[in-house]
Amino acid sequence: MQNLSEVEHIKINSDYLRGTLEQSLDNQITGALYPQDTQLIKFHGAYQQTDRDIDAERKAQKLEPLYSLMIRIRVPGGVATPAQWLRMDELADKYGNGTIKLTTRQAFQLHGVRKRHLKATIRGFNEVFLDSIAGCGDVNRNVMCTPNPEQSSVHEAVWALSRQLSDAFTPKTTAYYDIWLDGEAVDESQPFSRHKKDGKDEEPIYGKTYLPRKFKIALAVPPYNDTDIFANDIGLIAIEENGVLKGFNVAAGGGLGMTFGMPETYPRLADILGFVPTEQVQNVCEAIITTQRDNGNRENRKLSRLKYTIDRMGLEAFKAEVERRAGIRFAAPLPYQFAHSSDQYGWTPTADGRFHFTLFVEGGRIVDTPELPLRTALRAVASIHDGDFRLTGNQNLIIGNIAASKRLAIEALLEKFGILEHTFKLTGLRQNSLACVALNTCSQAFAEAERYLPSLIDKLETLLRGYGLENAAINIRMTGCPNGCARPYLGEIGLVGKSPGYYNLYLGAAHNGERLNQLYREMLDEAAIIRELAPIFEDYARNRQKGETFGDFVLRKGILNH
Ligand code: SRM
Ligand code: SF4
Repeated sequence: MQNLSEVEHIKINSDYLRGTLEQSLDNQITGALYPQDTQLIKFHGAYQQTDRDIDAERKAQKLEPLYSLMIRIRVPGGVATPAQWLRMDELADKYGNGTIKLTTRQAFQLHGVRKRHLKATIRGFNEVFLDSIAGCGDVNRNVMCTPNPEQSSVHEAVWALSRQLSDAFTPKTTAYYDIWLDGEAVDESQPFSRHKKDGKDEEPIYGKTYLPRKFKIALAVPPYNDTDIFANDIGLIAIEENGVLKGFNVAAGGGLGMTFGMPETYPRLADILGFVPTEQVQNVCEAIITTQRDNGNRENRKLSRLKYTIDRMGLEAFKAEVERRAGIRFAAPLPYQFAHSSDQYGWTPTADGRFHFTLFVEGGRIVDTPELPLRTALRAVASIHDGDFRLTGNQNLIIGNIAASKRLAIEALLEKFGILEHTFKLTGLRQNSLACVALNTCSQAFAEAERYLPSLIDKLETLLRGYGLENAAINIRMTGCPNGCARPYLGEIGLVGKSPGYYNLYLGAAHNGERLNQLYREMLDEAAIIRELAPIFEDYARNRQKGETFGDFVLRKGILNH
């Protein structure tokens, strides 16, 4: 019998995720929620945070921290409409901190929402058919799908499957309706459909205690691994034959989080279990989810992800259990090849005469700066665009399905606001950079990431230009702590915050997301990072083989052993 963690008790006693959330919202004495509700609110897509830049100052003034909420709004498969974009833009000003954050899992985040505005914010995006249920919490999160610009029937089918999986594994509790929408959804198409049996809530897949921990699914269409499928609890690799989708290689057990000083925690890539035809995928995913539901560690949340369940059960025993539950046998995996995990910038024509434009969004933050009025530009685009907006797993944005008749007008807007120049003048390093949010909102951050990486890249670019490497596509990923939100262990250069201004440096990941990097040096400040990387860049410039990626070069040269 497991000695259940505190969060398990909160879930059991929550009446399907209600807890005392309504009382917490009504309590006007504090900007905070009751402690148990700070756990439950995650299942509704929000995190209670403080402004860490001013925590000390407020404490000195004997004030409570400046509490606010971050809300994560799901965009299954990453595709949003112009109306949804405009609504996020409006809510960011009205209730948020004036920015929209595009996450590494193709979702929107609003930061800085006060408790008293939370309901109005959720109602605001609900009106345009967006929701935040299962944005966070011990359930399946936003399902990722390659937003690849090359329009084809295979991509369409894979995207449709990502929506299907998202709907199937969205919690069925009616708590979200009751608390935020006063019991009403805009219409029946909303995924969190009413699911009451004899007037009572039920969760057919999750049960009362949901999953032991967060759960993530991503789909990719080779040769693009832009959703980093091996970092997910379930990764689905589309296999096509002669332009027709045949099915998927199913991988399980990926996850990147670890804790410093706890060697029993580690980043792990998913293992491929085998191939299944498309019509079996949902069934197999459900079997994996319920195997984790019934076997995952509910005592120690540091050890409860699926990756640890698989390592404890043994891969073969886990696979046999999934086959038994799903009533199938995996076939041997079919051949596939991933080229890279990055985005392709600029214009791409579609087979049906439309266009996509992929632009770089530094740190995924949609904000106006004096140099680049990105938010204003995208608002202007959204107001004339009748295609879609695709969020990528690399925190970037595709203005998708631009009608041929609209291309000139949209191009003129991108030109006017400097977006074209910005996209095309970037170095390969910056184009392949990812940084997590970190300070000032993330409670876990030991060091800066999103606010610091751009200036570090400025300095690294000077070095790279000196070696003629300005166009080299090198992945660099930075996080403010070892949790791994910008997937730093899959960066050819990974920087993981250890304390303010100091980072561990990891090197040697595969450019296509199929191999983790390794720890190279610890506790480096900026000068030391530059000092360590300079000779490796120089060596790479002089001695790389044709087409050799930076991660492969580092391994071939044995640099990790120095
Ligand atoms: Fe994450 C926790 C932000 C993708 C692993 N993550 C957090 C929290 C909620 C901090 C907290 O627990 O209080 C961060 C909120 C910061 C803020 O102010 O917004 C946070 N994670 C993010 C985002 C916004 C980073 C970004 O800059 O884009 C990403 C949101 C994705 C989404 O839309 O759902 C984000 N997080 C990831 C990823 C990448 C991925 O999924 O592809 C990972 C690594 C993969 C994985 O899950 O293993 C990731 N986040 C974590 C972990 C470590 C989990 C673990 O197994 O150890 C935590 C901490 C936790 O769960 O206890 C965490
Ligand atoms: Fe916060 Fe750490 Fe995730 Fe960065 S990696 S957003 S610092 S939890």
